Amino acid sequence: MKIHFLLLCLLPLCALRAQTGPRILMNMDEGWQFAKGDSAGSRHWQGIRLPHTWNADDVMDDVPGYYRGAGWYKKTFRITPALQGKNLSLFFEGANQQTEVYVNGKKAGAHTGGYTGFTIPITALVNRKGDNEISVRVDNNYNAGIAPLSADFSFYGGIYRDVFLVATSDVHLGDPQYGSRGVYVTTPSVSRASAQVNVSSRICNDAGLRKKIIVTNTLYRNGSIVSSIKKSSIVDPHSFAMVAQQMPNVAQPALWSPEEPNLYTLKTVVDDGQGRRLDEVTTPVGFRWFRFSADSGFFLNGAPYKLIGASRHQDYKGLGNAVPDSLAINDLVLLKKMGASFLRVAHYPQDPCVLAACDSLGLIASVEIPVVNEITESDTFYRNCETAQTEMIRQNFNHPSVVLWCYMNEILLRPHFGDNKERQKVYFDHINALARRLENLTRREDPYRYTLMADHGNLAQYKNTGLLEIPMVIGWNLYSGWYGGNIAEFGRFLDEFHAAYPRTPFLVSEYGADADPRIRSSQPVRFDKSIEYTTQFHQYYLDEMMKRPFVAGAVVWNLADFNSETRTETMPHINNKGLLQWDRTPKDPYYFYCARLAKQPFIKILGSCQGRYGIADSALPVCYQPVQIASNLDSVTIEINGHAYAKTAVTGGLCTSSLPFREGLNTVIAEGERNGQRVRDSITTELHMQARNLKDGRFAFDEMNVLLGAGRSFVDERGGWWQPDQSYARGSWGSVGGKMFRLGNNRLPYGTDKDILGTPDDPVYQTQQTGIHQYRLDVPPGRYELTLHFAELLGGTVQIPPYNLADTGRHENANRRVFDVRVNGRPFLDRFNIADDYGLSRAVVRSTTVTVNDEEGIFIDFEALEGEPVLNALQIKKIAEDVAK
Ligand code: GCB
Ligand code: CA
Repeated sequence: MKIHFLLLCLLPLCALRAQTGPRILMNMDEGWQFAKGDSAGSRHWQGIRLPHTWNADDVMDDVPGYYRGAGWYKKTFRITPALQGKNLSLFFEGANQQTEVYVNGKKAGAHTGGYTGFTIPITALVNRKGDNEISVRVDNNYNAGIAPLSADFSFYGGIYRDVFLVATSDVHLGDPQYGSRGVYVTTPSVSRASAQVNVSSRICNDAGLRKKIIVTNTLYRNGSIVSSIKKSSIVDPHSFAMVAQQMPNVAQPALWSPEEPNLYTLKTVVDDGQGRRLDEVTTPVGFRWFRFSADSGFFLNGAPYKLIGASRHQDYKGLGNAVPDSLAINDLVLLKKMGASFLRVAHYPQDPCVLAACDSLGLIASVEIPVVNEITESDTFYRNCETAQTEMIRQNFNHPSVVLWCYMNEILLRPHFGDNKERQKVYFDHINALARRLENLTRREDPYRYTLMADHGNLAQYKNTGLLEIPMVIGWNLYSGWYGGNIAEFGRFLDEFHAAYPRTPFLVSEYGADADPRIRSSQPVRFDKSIEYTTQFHQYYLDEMMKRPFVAGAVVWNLADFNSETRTETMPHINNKGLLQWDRTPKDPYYFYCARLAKQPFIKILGSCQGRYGIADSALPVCYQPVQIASNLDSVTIEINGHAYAKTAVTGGLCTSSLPFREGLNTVIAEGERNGQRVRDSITTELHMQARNLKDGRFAFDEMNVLLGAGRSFVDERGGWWQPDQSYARGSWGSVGGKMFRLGNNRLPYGTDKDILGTPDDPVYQTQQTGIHQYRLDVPPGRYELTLHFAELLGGTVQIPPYNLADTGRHENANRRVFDVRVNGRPFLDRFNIADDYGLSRAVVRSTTVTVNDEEGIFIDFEALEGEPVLNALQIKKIAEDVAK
């Protein structure tokens, strides 16, 4: 309730519709034409509105890569009477990644870098009467001079944030070179008793005459004046002046914190000394003090404060990075509702509305430029990094939410010159030198915040390159128990680093595991992509960090699933480490955090988004299934279909109970209380029951979907449920002979993570029984539709996932296999050769009908002619009861 109210208050602030007064801001999102490509002759213009990207679809298709090139935008506009005589500029909140702006055919300006805002002055180029045409060329080509060079996210091209026309007098506030409004507020000393406020205003004079001006800064709290100060100054023609003012101290300031995000408003007014108002800008001000300690973590307003939260990427299902402000703000509302106090704005500065929402919702933040994985050893690259860092700092300087400026992420992940150690040393020295340049720049620009570098878990490498000595705070991105290694290595790493660097504050800037919302497992294992593994992973990691006061913060990677075009795995092109799905539907781990972080009693039955499927107990017409509950109570009472069970103790935010489900609808209720306050959650879920003996008369057999070579279950596009295979036993079903397909490495427990072409249901094809002899289903008499699913999982060039360090690309030999398949003795597939007939990693579906009129059920024989026969998945569906003889 409270949060929604806040959201309503926030929106008008961010939308920044046309304003009146000395400064006019006009939203320019409507009425654009867009054309992909560069050649003027063949352009196909289409009407669009901003925000816009040209990659929303092609990052998801089966074709590797996405369009990285030029796109053109154009729009006409007129100078309205209100804009006459004004100084005009365009403000782009962001366009990826190189932009050139033309007005009436003449170049007005350009910008490099896809994640910061920029100002393009256009006064000299506009016609005061008649139409003006703005045309914008945006280019998202790979460019060795611009970060990021590589990263685990997609570099969507386009004008993907809002654009404004800004009209001011020729004397105005601003820092146009860095896209900032030119007002910089610092609060060098804050306590409960008093707060110091310094304001430094940059006044531009675009006129040909020297101007005398007066700058008045007034601080407001809830509409009333707290203090005010004036200062006069002179600004030379075509120049600027910095006006520094120390405001009277604020007594007993209402402090800013995530729990109470109290904000003040500063109004900066520039006038000409004769009562003519030239410009006016308002800035949010929040009073807080903070520090990072190597022993005791982060402190806010004098008290220890563990930073707990998540990182956020800016893309959204179906929209790419062209996301309206309302959706971006909703992400932070969801993070806040989860009980988080921290947002890592990763891996690049995001829409201005994001940090504005952190200020007003109460989220502490870090923000960074996209220097990820590697650098280019060139002055152009270094300069572009410095410009981006300066833009980021100056554009976001006044947000009380920001406590950390960060400038590199996992910069040693892709070390160049692996085969020449001497040359590599030079490369590392260049990284070190760039880090120092960015560190010094940041401390110069903002002496009141901390600096951060986020490193991957290779301590020795960062130590040897001297990078651990540079930033004020180290961030560790740690994934033991996910990409490799053992989950217990996580706690050991925290202790080892603290012991080795007892004076360096640090936080865990990333940790997480993929959870494909379609995948469940009752025996979760690392990298099976099941929700269950990931929920348990988060519980372990969070506990380890909570136990150690020297860990300043725990930052989940990531708040929501996001696009990374080069990724394959169970959901190709998506990184599934989100606590929320790509469309922001919560997954179980999200509720786990709600339970752990909520101050009020909390209870939630997990897994409720899935329909259930079960195999009946041999004796009873029920099937026992684990039900997991997230709660912060000591114990909960669980009831199913009216039968209550004994209280279950909750440990570390979770408990699991095995409950007897019956065929059809089941109602599960979980409840409990704390200090007289009762909370309750209930779900109604439909269970489809199947007897282990297919002729068991208690349940009519109608259909079944089976994944071979898998230890997980899966829900497909149409909501169909697929269960893991079993070995055949008389009366039942299952495979005979063969073994689970496994790759030679230890990363995957089974199956492959190649992108399977021609299907949205990749997990149906990514696992396989190799060397299968027979499949049997002891179904009762009837007519059935039988569908076999195949894919050749070996062979071709193996795409290297962005995170896979061990492997640098290789050719894999195809396994030549040719086999016959017979169904109940009748030929079905003859000299079947998946690779030759259909290609590699492609979904192949073959169906037939089978009539069963005896006790033999269905038996499918696989006969090898060359290599080993395989089967990836099987579906059986009854289509008629009686069997015509
Ligand atoms: C990391 C990177 C991040 C990736 C993440 C992952 O360490 O910083 O960009 O997305 O790991 O999921 O592998
Ligand atoms: Ca915006």
